[in-house]
Amino acid sequence: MLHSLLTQEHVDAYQKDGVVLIKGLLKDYVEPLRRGIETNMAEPGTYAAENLKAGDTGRFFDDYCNWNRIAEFEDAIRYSPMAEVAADLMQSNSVQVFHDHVLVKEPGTSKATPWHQDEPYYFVEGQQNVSFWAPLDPVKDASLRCVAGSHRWEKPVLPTRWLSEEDFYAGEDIYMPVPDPDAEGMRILEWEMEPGDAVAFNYKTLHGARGNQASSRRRAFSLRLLGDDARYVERAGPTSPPYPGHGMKAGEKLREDWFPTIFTK
Ligand SMILES: O=C(O)CCC(=O)C(=O)O
Repeated sequence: MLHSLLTQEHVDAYQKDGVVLIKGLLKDYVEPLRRGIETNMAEPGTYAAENLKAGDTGRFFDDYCNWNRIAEFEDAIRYSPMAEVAADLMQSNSVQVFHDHVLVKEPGTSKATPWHQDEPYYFVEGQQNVSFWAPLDPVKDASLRCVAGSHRWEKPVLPTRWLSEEDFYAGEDIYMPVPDPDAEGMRILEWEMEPGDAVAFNYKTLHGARGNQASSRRRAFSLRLLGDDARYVERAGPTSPPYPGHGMKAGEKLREDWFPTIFTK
């Protein structure tokens, strides 16, 4: 039996396109998550970043790996339907936490989120994974944009640094250059969303977002989850998130004390 928020169409679309909209996934967690984001912005963590260059307007803040210290994030991770819905979408018996991510674009933010896949930045690989991207404000133009089917591309897309636009792993040729999905006529899926709706997308799905030209904030909470087949993998350089001192070796499941299993079928 699928979770009541899902139909078989959601699961099929997730498997086929690598992205699907789940209405109301976090509808009961909007206010708490907004409070969590305020705490996060007032007390940024080690990885917090301001993503604007000189001449850009607005503010684009992001931070990750804070769920251990921000109770509202941990509550949503442990008690919202995300874990159970993730198991269904990934077709996995278990669901492990990888990390949380907060992305805030204040009104009038010119900077777009560059097109990228998440997996090339990560030290984990597998087919069974899902990220939920949930806006905590209504979004239209500043919504997440995902290229349908890109999770099945053979070559990964070159990871770059968002601010400097430099290659993340300089000199590596296993990657394809970052495409321009609008110019290349790719099928881009994006939705107008209400607070608490969520886009579910695969770590390999190419995605990005426009700046926020609206007069309202665009706060988003995102959660990265892993399924049965997720394994630690070595990369050619530093990963994002880095998790210094993790001590894991290639082929291992991620350590449970840092990446707990939050749901089992
Ligand atoms: O919120 C955004 O602008 C982009 C989100 C994103 O890239 C992600 O959640 O991986």
